[in-house]
Amino acid sequence: KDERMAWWREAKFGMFIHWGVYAQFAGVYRGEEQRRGGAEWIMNRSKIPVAEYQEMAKSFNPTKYDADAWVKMAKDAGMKYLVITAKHHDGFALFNSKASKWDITDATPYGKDLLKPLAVACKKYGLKLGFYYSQAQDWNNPGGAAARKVMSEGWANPDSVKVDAYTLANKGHWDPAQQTKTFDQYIDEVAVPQVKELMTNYGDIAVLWWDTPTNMTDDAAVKLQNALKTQPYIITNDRLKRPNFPGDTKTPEQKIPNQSELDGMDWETCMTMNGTWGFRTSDHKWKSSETLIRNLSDIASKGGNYLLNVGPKPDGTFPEESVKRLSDIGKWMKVNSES
Ligand code: JFZ
Repeated sequence: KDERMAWWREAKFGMFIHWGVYAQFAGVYRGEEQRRGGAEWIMNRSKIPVAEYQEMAKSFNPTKYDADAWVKMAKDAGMKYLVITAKHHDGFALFNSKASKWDITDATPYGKDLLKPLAVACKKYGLKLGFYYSQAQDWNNPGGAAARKVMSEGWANPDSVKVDAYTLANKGHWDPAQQTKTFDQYIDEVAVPQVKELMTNYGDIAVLWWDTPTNMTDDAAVKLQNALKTQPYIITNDRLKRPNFPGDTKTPEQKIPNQSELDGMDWETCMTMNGTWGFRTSDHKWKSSETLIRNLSDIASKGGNYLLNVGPKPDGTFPEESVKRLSDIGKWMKVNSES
């Protein structure tokens, strides 16, 4: 394990990227602001019907996407690795998948795999590439899990009482289309095959970042873990299924542990630059560059890694505020590495 973890322990700093069809909504559904949660949660929070959400993919066309420019920005900021949402809870695959038509190639006018050029750019600039994969929650591929969130908090829909009663009776689902298959079918027909695609089509994969083990069984966790075996050096986090699948790294979220909370386990704080993981037009709660630099040195001094998030816009570019912060951090890193 020490050999496998060596690069990660040196890395200190990485880029998290949350991107998908939710960027197209940007925190607004039918003209109304989403009330709670990150903008990547809009489908669940606002209980958007499957057909209507999938309709939005028809206008997801990131023609300004430039993977080389993204990775160069990460590199210049001093980042050593990158973790991108290959599939978030909305189930949308940013890659060409044979296991589901709910992917970039079949569901959007863009039609090209978004992860391929990213893998090429990471290789070019010497960054490690990792994938976030929402293994349990999937709100579009039938059988996927859905964490139960009440609608009355998410969107002022006049039917919210009725919808909340439905989700309560249906394990968090809000559309009958989500339950035409079982969770086990979803795991066998979508999740496991997609993880295998990710492990075979993009070269060396450094990290698999699991998330929110809603409804996960030990059986499903074993299948998913086995799907990683073609990448013997892969590092996994602690979110596959608790408590029997601890993984390699702990993932304190949006917070930096105190010295007294450290227990010798490898850890990585993931954090947003503003208040959302996915792009949201109305979110202006940007942390200052000074705060981000202070966080990085605090985390590095305690032996952890900082996974700092960018939520790209639907056109494929980074928000200007994120670009500015990455460049400020890069300048500071440069000054402090010249002796
Ligand atoms: C999850 C996702 O639901 C979210 O959209 C984002 O991708 C984030 C990185 O991960 O949210 C979580 C997961 C775990 C905790 C909190 C939010 N947690 O353990 O406190």
